[in-house]
Amino acid sequence: MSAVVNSDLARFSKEIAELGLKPLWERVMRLKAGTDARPAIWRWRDTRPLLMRACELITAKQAERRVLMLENPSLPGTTFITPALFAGLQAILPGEIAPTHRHTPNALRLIVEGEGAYTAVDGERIPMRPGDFIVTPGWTWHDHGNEGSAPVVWLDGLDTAFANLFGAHFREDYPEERQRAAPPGSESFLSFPYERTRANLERLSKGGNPHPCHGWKLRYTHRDTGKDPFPTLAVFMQWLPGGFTGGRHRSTDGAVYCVVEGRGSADVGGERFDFAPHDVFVVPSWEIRRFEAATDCVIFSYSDRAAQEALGFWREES
Ligand code: 1HN
Repeated sequence: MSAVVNSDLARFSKEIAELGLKPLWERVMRLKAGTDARPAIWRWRDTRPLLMRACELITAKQAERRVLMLENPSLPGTTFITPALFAGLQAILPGEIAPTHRHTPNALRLIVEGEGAYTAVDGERIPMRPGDFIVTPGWTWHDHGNEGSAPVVWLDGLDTAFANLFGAHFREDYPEERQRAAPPGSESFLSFPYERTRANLERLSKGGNPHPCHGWKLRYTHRDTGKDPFPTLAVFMQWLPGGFTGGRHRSTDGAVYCVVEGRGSADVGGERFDFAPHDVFVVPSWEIRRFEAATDCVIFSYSDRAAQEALGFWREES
């Protein structure tokens, strides 16, 4: 009896396949939390020399953006560090300009090394200093320049995967290399200088005990609206005191971390990553993560949590 049924079913599946139909009861796709992305780390001791070599091989103008993409080893060919997130390290030499363009994906910068560079966003010129977090909203014109005397490096985080997923990825070049400067206005909503962030972390640390998993952790918000700086990305800075041993935690947002100060280790899905300043590591969705801080650590991160919360998907477990 069951043999007859099964062969009937097999014949049925084959028959409907020609019409672009498939039985749901035969699907083989993933039906649990987590993604194909795997935990990984990119260490500054490796990435910095490679960025400097890229500086010798190609100009910012030729490259348009001199970016080394941090592609997840389990997502080859995608350019992405998680299925939802892009991460890259960008370098610009003194005197160089990365020409003006705009695109629908949102972008963030975390300045990693060097002084004297700026990014201009819709005419607003924003200075870049190490530890600063800068917002480039989707479809705003932006160019970068370095007027200092040393290379400047930053981490680029983008939500290009969302634009691609929705078929809404547009880009345009500005007719000139640089934008006309907007008249200097009031305080920027696009720049979160490190000095202020660090002062906020110190104030937070004096007000109470660190969270058992996250230490003292700030979530960047728009100064007027209180919302995340992007509709897709939530952005954080956390402080782990020297000697901190964090508890196990997981959440459904995939996250990219960049160490600003300090040394320690992150255990991600059973893999231990010793980290030092300017290292970048990825904690994919639903991987269990645990931090240890050898010294006081300040760690930047961004994730797709804003999008997940808006859609009602986000969950965590401690
Ligand atoms: C982009 O426009 C920048 O403006 C950096 O600096 C990285 C990665 C993918 C797509 C556009 C930039 C990017 C990017």
